[in-house]
Amino acid sequence: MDLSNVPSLISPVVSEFLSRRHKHYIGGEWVDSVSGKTTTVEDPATGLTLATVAEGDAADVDLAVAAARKAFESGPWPSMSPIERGKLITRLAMRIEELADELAEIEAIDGGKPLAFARHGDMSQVYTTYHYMAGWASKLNGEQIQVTGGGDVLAYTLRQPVGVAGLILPWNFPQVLLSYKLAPALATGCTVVIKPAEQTPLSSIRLAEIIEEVGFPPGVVNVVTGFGDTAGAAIAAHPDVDKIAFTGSTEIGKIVARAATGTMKRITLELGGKSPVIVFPDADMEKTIPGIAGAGFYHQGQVCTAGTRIYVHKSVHDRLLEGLAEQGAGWKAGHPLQPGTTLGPLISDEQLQRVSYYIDEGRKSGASVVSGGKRIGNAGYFVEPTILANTDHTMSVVREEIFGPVICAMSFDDDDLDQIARSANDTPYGLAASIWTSNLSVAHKMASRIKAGNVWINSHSAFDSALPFGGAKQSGQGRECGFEAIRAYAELKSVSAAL
Ligand code: TXE
Repeated sequence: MDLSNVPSLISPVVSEFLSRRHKHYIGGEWVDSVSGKTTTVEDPATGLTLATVAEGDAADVDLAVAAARKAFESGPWPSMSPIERGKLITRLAMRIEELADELAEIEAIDGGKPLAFARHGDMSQVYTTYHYMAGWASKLNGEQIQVTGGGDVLAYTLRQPVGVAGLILPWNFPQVLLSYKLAPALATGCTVVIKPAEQTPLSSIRLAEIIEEVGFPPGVVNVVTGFGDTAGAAIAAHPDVDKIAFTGSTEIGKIVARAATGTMKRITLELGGKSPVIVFPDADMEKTIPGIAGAGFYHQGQVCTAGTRIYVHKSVHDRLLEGLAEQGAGWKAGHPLQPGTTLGPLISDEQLQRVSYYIDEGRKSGASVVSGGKRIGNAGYFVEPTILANTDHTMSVVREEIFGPVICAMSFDDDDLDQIARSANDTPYGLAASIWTSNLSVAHKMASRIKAGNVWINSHSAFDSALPFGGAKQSGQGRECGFEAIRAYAELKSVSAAL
């Protein structure tokens, strides 16, 4: 892999952005950390330093929460009409749409996602989510309730913003997962403190500049960059934060939930997964093979909903695996900015070690490597799309989230849907699943048997701003997107008037 032309691929506008010393955005001002500390961000495709950002901790979080509280309680934001709030969110959506190429480039270089995916997958989802949520700002209705006691009573509910929300983000879809949180928070009238992942803070910093430019009042949106066990932990435990929205690992999600419960914060958690992919003999293989390759290899498998456990009917097992191996070999490794790249690097050396460890574990426990299985090159953190066959539920590669381009295949040979569902559900996770068949009756019967927050039929990882998204079991709590997201940022108040 030749990475020598990479510097010339960075646009002048992004080059200039990277060269700045990035600060926190608190109360409408750009400020250094109270401690004066900074940290660096690397390009995972080269391992080279990309930018320097402020390293925040509890002291910076205190300032950001105070600014968010002030903006929530007084000033223009709480007195703004719902239509005005919606218009501001629409203006943000439109500006993101105009700047989508630049934002996608930042996302690609910071997070290792091929540029075309960052532009057409991530960014279009991002501005669509702000556009969609802008409409909800003026539709936060309660309802009139008929009480059971009789008498002259007028009872109704009000849906009001929950207050200051702490948004803690992962590195795999920084802007998409921010939009899933920030857009409904703004639509309901909350104010926020954002803590991007330490690996990928750059697009959140650029977004804060856009938020300032389109005219959100100071303190409505605050961004503190820094690490999880300092800045993130301070947000999760802060007594003046009313709600936490977190996406990340199940392990840290549990820590965050425990800290947040200390002051009974509202919580939504979107956590890890080990999603099953079920292939019936009548599946249209022309669509199924590329669909499953995408489910497993897109963004190097660093997707919470990645389809990593394949249950395929014996009659189509070999054909599917041959097809997947062919697809995997066709994914072109390269720098995310190099034209034609479809396989970027893993996010970090730590993630490379983790994925390599699991591939070794798979081999040692008896899985056969159908294709892939090795690191690519020495620069950056690239791994081949990998298919493991002859796997079973005793193996860690089948049980645990790997978060790399590794698919485990298993076969079944009967039509007992309950038995297939039992295997698919034999996991502590419950984020997503996909079912591939031309028999709609089988598809819907399976969909109801799968214990997961999201089930796709003849596709995988199909997201939509209007469709609730979230996990069952240890994959999370609550839902993002759709009206469910609005509910998550609003408090329901019952009012009962004796007339
Ligand atoms: O996630 P973390 P990591 C999974 C995936 C991956 C593994 C580790 O399996 O290999 O997690 O990734 C912040 N209090 N997913 O270590 O640590 C942290 O700074 C408050 C799945 O990067 O969970 C970051 O902003 N916050 C996932 C965010 O939490 C804390 C996406 C996520 O980091 C904190 C990412 C603390 N004590 C990883 N410690 C998905 N569901 O898509 C860390 N953080």
